[in-house]
Amino acid sequence: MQTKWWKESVVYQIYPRSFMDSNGDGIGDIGGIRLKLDYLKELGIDVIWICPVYESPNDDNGYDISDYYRIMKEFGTMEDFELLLKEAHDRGMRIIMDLVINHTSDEHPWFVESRSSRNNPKRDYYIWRPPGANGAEPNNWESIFGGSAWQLDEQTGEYYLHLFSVKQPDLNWEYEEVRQELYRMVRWWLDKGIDGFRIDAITHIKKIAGLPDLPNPDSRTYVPSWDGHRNREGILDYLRELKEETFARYDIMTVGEANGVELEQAEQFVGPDTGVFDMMFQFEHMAVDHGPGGKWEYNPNWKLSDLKAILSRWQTGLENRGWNALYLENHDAPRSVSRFADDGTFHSESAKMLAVCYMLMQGTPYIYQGQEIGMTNAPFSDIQDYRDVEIMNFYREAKAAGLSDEHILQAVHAQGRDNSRTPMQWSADLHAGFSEAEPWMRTNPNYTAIHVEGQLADPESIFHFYKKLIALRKSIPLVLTGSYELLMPEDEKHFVYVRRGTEGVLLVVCSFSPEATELRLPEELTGRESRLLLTNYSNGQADAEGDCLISIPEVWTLRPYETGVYLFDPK
Ligand code: TEU
Ligand code: CA
Repeated sequence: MQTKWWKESVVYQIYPRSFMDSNGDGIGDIGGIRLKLDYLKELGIDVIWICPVYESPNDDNGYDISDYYRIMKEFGTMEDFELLLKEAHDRGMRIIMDLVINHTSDEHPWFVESRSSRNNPKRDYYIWRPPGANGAEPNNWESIFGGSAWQLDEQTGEYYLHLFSVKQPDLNWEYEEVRQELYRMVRWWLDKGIDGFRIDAITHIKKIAGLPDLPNPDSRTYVPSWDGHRNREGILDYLRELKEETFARYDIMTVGEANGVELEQAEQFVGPDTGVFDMMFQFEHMAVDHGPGGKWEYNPNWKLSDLKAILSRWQTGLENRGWNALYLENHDAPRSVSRFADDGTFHSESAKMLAVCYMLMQGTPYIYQGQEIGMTNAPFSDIQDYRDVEIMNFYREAKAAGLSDEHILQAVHAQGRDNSRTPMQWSADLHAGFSEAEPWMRTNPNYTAIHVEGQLADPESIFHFYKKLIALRKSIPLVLTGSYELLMPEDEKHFVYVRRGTEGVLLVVCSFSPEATELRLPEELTGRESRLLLTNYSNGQADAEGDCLISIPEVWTLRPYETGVYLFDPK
């Protein structure tokens, strides 16, 4: 059987607002993406995932959609989008869009109608409930962005449910008409010729029956509401219907944002025939450095063995049962080099090491804009420089709870979503070459040192390393098909795994240590000749072009953040 195209693809994620501004208003746009298609092609990208570009008042930068059939004015026109699609296709690249169907904007005409009266025909498009005792919220659920998940609407005296911001009312999936409207819209985009979707917050569409209060042992005002709406029983009925009515009719790829889905449910979610999506983004490794209280409680002492255990469990767990979506970054997460490695002394070495570490696993790799040049977390010391609605809500609540600015900023520096949303660093020119005008959000001041122009000119750059790595992925069938085995799971300094198959054994060595370390590999691999295919250190005899024969020593000294990819012929 022929391999599905999306298994052999490398995906690049674009957050349009911060990618490239083509008309000098400080806001990234579709014209900007068009300008950079050749750049993406050169990197070796096959599929571009574009975060929402639909009409939106931008309370959550496009994740609050007010018209699914229009392009956001700041981003351009439908004509611009169609040109982009054509120009990408002309270059042999595909485009997938973000599909946000758990909620709309409160400015969507459906919601405007829905809120207008209790008996409006669109009332049941959303989730309305009368106030509880003393006018309180209908239940104790907390919004994912903080505060109550309910908002009182004066006009009709009822509350509506919003799992995200107040301006993102949840759609009522129980209501057949809503589902049909959404499916119609999905088919409309697919008929336009786009190549698939990343499906936003999709595991939240099913809420538990009766919307009851959740247990509140700590007597909190509002309780984290995951148990009320994350991957709840019955959700698969909706997802199967969604697939049948839309995706299944086209040759596309789909990747669901699958917070809360366990490996045990792999068949139902991403099984080759039974699955509702081709791939899903699992969330477990994104919480590896969260404290017990969640993301704002950063744990600087997170353990490499935990990261290894999570990723490896998904590797072996999905083998022959599904397909992994491999990622270290996205627009909701901090920058990986700042988070998991070293954005200082060993910036270049460690960014390259991270790339090798996740991109040679089995699955389809996703690269988030700027990751390929090692962009780092934002160091802003003034809360005014942040834009994210989640950060703003957190700031307000934390202040009200008496926390100091210093304390709050520390959490934001470690985990805030704006870390990954600063303008793309194209050059050392004013505003990082992103725009001629003041950007909508401050650039990271390190743009003078970390930028695309410089890295394109430097063959040793992180960019060129990514490019080689992508080419290597495509030239070694083992990366696609080999079985996965983690070596030395308890080792807190090294992430080492092998991919085995009839073509031999691929050994992937990654040091997460800022110091030189000693590595002792299992006997099976030592003293045997292998070909070094890629490394982040040039050492005279070996270079990144490969074809250098190496015999792995019994006691192997690795340099800080050293990585290497070695191929053993079949015995
Ligand atoms: O995120 C959905 C989500 O479930 C959250 O876990 C997400 O991690 C959030 O950022 C909490 O910090 C998606 C989008 O990726 C996100 O950008 C949107 O804000 C959200 O949906 C609402 O559409
Ligand atoms: Ca613009």
